[in-house]
Amino acid sequence: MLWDVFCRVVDNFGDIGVCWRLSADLAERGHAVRLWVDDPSALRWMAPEPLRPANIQVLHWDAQVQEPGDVVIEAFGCNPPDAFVARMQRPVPPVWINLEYLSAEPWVERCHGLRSPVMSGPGKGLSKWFFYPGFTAATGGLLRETGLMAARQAWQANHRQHRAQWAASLGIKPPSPDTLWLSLFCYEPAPVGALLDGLAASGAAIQVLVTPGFATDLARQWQAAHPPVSTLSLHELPPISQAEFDHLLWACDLNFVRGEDSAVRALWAGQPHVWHIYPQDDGVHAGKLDAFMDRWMAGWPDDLAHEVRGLWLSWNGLRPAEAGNFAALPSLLNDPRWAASQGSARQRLAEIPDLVTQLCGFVSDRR
Ligand code: TRH
Repeated sequence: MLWDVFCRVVDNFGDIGVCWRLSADLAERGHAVRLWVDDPSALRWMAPEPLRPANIQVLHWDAQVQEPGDVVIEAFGCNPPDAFVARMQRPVPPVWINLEYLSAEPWVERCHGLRSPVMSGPGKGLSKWFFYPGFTAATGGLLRETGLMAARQAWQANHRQHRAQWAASLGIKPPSPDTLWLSLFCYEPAPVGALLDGLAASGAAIQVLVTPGFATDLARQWQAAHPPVSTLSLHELPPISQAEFDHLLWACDLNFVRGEDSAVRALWAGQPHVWHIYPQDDGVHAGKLDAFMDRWMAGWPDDLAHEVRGLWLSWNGLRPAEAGNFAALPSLLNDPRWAASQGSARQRLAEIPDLVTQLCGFVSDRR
């Protein structure tokens, strides 16, 4: 089928990150995709041209309107251009789907799959379907492209060699074998100073792979205010492709991720992780964070869940973040139960049909 995916870049990289991953997954399965985006600039590093599937066309939002395809995906309620919607008015209109943001909250299950009649504007009389990603079988599931888990297992089978090769490809010289590898991808308010103070105080051999933007800015601020610490090394990464970003998450012993797409990739990576949820002024993100922790840490040993929840709350500014919280990280990571619990939680998720498989079924039922 031909899919028209509409993406408006609000801020950060998640909108385009999710829409690209969706488009690439559809294309890998043989569908044709037109990705309409108002600001495609991030794709230059996120999905370098030579790596892009041939059957994805990236079009500027205002490009010449074409005959709508079989399916229209309106990502995150971005309202496709009126001229395009007007063209959807035809005897057999495309299936129009609003792909929503990811949340672990219970209400998602009640809203997933509902139809909404369009009451006004160029789409008047058409139907829009609400498709919610999620963490249960009663939702649309999570993006998980075919072959991901097999590729992850292949890497894991030879973890140390693969991560050394990957790091070398980025010019990172391999640290001593006992070094803990951490990745850092966060928003502005993250307590990176407290984290680095804690890691320095722990005395453990640690290297932190710092992503561009807020993480790099905050790490540089800390470095400017602190003398070098022999056991703690920080490496600034360039922007890397989504495929390489996965390898970052697979290589590290602990991943600090944020938003939506990198958060899901950390779940599939299966390494212990800390999630910086997209902060919202009215504080609703706190409920979203709790809802996810409830699901993800269900069944974990109580003391471990308590420790990791405390870490997540500190990281999200929902609990005071002292260096002490983070000084305990190396010993917490040495507890094999965290990685084991992460693995069983991932297995539960991997049993839910992936988002694109569900989306294709959903569309077929409505065509
Ligand atoms: O960048 P984000 O904070 O995006 C946010 C969230 O999606 C949030 O839910 C949404 O409301 C807001 O955008 C508008 O975090 P996220 O979702 O992880 O998206 C980052 C994308 O960038 C993800 O696809 C991973 C990718 N990435 C790379 O490919 N290479 C990199 O070097 C880095 C740092 C990220």
